[in-house]
Amino acid sequence: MQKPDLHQLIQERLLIIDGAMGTQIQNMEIPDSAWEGNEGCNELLNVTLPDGIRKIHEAYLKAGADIVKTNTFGAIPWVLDDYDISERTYELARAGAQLVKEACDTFSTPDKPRFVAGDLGPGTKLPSLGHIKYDEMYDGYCKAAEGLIDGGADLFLLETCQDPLQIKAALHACQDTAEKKGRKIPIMVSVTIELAGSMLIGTDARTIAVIMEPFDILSLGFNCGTGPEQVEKHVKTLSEIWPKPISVHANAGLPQNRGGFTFYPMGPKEFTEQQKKFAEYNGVSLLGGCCGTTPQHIKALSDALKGVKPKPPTGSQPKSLASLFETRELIQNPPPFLVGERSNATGSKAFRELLLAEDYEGTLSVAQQQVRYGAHGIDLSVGFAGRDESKDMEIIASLYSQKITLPLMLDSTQTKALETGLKQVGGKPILNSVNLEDGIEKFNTVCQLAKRYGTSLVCLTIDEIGMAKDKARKVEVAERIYQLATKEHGLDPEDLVFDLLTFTVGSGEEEYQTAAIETIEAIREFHRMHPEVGFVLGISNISFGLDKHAREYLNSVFLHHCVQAGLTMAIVNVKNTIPLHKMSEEDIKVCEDLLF
Ligand code: THG
Repeated sequence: MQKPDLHQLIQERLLIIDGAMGTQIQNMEIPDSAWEGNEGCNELLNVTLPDGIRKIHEAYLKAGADIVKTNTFGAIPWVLDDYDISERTYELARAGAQLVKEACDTFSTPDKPRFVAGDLGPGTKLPSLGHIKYDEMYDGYCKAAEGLIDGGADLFLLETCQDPLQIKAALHACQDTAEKKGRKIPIMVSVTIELAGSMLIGTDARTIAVIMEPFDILSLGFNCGTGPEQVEKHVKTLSEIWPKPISVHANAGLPQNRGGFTFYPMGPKEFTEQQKKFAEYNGVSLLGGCCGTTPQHIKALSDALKGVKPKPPTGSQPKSLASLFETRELIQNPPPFLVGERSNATGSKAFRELLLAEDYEGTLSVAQQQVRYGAHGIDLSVGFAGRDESKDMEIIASLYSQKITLPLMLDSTQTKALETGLKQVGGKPILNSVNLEDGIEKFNTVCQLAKRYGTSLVCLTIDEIGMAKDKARKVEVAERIYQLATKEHGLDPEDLVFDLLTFTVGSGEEEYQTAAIETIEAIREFHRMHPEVGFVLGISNISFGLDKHAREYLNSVFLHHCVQAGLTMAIVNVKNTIPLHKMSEEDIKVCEDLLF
């Protein structure tokens, strides 16, 4: 039977996800032989006790579940490693999907098709804390995803997610594996918000929505951790900001410890009363159960929601960047978004010396100082002659992700270093930068990185001819990049931040006398053409060659005029940026004379 498109179906009616697997297994009689000496490895039962697992699935199907999760939460190598059976990842994932598929095929009717959700958990390792590398997670999820697809999964459910970097590794693995098989398989992402109000790694609902927004996923939502009462405020937040469907499959209440056992206090009636309320929020389209829920809970929920049509998603929020911990809107009020320039191996002696001494922890202080001075993001540029840039990027991007609360701007001319950095960053960074200097191939590679990892992107107006120096060329190259990035690569124009280049007015060279004017007027023009894009400049370029103190003044006056013309972001030494109202009229006049 051809199943309808899920994207379509969840617009028509609210779909029911099944309930707990673990607690059902605990209530089952399991012969010792089924564990093969690996007691607690539930995934093994897909092979050793298939009838028992199938019965659980059938009970949920009878209860009315539209979407049934495979018993493969831990069918990933770094979990199966605990039992020394990681080589069985594919086998256990595939067997798990086959069991649900057989059960779904039996219960599916044209009016009520049933879907196999290939279930993937995070395991107990957090990549953002360095417990495991992105690449190892990606490879492991690929094996599991292949088993799930071969076993008949209709969609993927990444559930109980605790770290956005783990989600990215899993998403990439599921997408790539499906694509290899010529398939497009919807992916649901469900994160766990702890009692403290954030994911285990520290990411709250608003921040995970910013990080996930660029990704092509069916839904975002919540499961596990607490209970329906505690999750409601996060559902409300997500409903306001998330533009796509939302799922909630909560525990049967806040787990309690009763004499060493975990106890879930809510019966089917109370659970349903709570979960039902979520359907009132715009976008909530998938509801079900997590730990402690039983077929009775799912039956009550399914009965209560029969025929309910989900309210369409209406959430939105301003384009933002994110660290693991917080978000920063790309368009700041007042502008600009200040990117601290000091964590730069060629641009800061202090940072360079720490890097050369391999005092990586020490480089944190350079970033922390910029946080204190009011930066909104941190430019990270580790390239330095004679050093392995990718390796330095790997170490410092990971450290900054863990310890610095602001979003990162990963700054490199090497695509390898950029990708290495992206594999460390759980938040939503901005890449600095793409241009057409080295031809279309490298341009495409960087755009693909931005698309794949869901980042914003700085676009420099340099092409095969060279750097764009006058207004006409700046606008022309920017337009070409805009068209390629949005049309060929599907990047959201709001994620593009154009750097129309600044050259120094301090060299005395005639060619550069109008450098400030060309840049400012180009920004004004391109802003008029594309009001949705952002603009950035390395502000201090304008004053290279001049006296240090004069530079601070000139930079600040130049910044002011650029912002007036439409500049939204500035790479600066935040500490030395002087607000115009703190300058004398005479100083401002001298600077303006030089600029204009
Ligand atoms: N556009 C984009 N990205 C950029 C730039 C740009 N990234 C790098 C650079 N330009 C912005 N970053 C810096 C960092 C430091 C300095 C200037 C720009 C700087 N450094 C002191 C100097 O050279 O005099 C060194 C001081 C020290 O050693 O402490 O001014 O334009 N997209």
